[in-house]
Amino acid sequence: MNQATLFGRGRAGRATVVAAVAVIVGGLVTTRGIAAVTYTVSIVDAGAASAAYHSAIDVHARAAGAAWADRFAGGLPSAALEIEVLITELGNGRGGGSSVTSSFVRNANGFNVYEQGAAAEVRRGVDPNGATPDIRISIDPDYLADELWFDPDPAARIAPVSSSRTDAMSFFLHEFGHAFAFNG
Ligand SMILES: [Ca+2]
Ligand SMILES: [Ca+2]
Repeated sequence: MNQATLFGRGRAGRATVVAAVAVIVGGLVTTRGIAAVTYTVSIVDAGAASAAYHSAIDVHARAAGAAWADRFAGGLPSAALEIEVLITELGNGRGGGSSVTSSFVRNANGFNVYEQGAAAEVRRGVDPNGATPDIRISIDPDYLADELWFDPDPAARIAPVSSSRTDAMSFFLHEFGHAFAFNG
């Protein structure tokens, strides 16, 4: 329910095309960090049109998730976060990320307080929406092919980023930030 947000340089005027068929690949799980957070990455890509990037997307999404898990407090319950990376034409020609749902925290002075669904699962160890993905990151196929630069080792991050491109690891770290904490 949270609105995806923009990242990096963009291109104006792209038409939005709704994908009729989706292919889901991936499903690898990685565990790292102080908090016991595991990630499952599914890539939804109509007709596998961007199949050449699936492996790099999977590696970068899990590396970014692990980097976030390193910043979570110790002693938290186990969380299993399902990440859906959706490759589709976007109106902004770029990408975005968000929690798929929100979770009720408490009522404070007559106002209901909610938190991001992914944050709720990390904090409480309870999945707020069952098997439905917790985090969705959307990427325009042209942004994927023409703008993002994929690091040969996104965990180490020592290779120089192409001066004409946007670092994909930075993109994923940024979008996870929206999913865990920062809307808008
Ligand atoms: Ca989950
Ligand atoms: Ca879920």
